[in-house]
Amino acid sequence: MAECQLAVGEELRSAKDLRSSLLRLKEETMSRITIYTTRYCPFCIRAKMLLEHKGQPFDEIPVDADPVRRAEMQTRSGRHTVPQIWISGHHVGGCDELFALEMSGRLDALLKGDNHE
Ligand SMILES: N[C@@H](CCC(=O)N[C@@H](CS)C(=O)NCC(=O)O)C(=O)O
Repeated sequence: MAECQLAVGEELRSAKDLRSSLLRLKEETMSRITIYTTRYCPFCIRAKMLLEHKGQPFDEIPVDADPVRRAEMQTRSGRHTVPQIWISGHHVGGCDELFALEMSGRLDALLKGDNHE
């Protein structure tokens, strides 16, 4: 019985891992920019405004009421604050880091697909 529970638990875990990997792959191939947000977060609003201002479409993942996607964000980024932003699979970080990239002139290069850090 215990062995059976263990096997089922492992299967569930690997199904969860697989789902998570597929989601990540989809985000990185279909949408170049992924941003995890919450609704009333001023940093999220600022980050989205910058991307909108630059005419960059993004895939927004609201995590206010979605503990699974919030946990996914934390696992992927190692951080617990929103926003968390990825550009072409590269983890930018939060709003401050996005603006720092913009101020240094490196955001446009990253958006063009150049990622030589
Ligand atoms: N320096 C971060 C600040 C982000 C931040 O503090 N976000 C708040 C929401 S507006 C947050 O996630 N707070 C939750 C927490 O600190 O656990 C950035 O620029 O993204």
